[in-house]
Amino acid sequence: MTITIYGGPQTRASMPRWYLEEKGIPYELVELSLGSGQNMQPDFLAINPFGKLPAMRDDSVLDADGKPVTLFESGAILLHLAEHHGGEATSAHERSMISQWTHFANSTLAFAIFVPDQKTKVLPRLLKQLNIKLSENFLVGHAWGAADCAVTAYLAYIKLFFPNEDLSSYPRINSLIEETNQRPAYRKVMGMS
Ligand SMILES: N[C@@H](CCC(=O)N[C@@H](CS)C(=O)NCC(=O)O)C(=O)O
Repeated sequence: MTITIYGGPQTRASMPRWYLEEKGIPYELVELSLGSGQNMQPDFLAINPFGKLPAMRDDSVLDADGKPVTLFESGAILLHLAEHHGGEATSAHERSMISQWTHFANSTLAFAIFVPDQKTKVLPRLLKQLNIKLSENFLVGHAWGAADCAVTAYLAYIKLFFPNEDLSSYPRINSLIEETNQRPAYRKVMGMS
């Protein structure tokens, strides 16, 4: 079984890589340089025609022609890993909840962080509720999983991209970011020494 992640430094490949590292799932990393346009070469465009990182190839899941599945979009890759390798999504309800939180992270939370207008108007509302929700432990089930990975990775982006952002009104989010920054798996994929 070989999972190959196509990524590069400072790309959202860190998200599925963090999941794989935390779960101890072996994978191969193919690093592509955005700067030199390796993401726009035919070999990679055959995997993601949009030329975006991350992408994944998993030869343990085959398509109708017997070829290994290839996927793009960090959220779709996370959902695939949770379903096929992470031992998650053990019930229909859990599967739906993991999907909900992964989509929330990659769309609603991501927009609220990175679109300036949304950052002022929407982000505080999301952080207020997340601060409560994240005090309960894991987002889905009884173990850290794809939902936690996606939501936490975006919350950590806040301090990464906006170091002066004051999160003192959200103590659980603040402590979660600090704990995450200390995790060896996270430090490895983020290239933190
Ligand atoms: N929504 C996508 C975003 C993918 C994306 O924008 N990736 C960036 C790196 S983080 C990229 O490949 N940029 C290169 C380009 O657009 O040419 C995901 O989560 O996978």
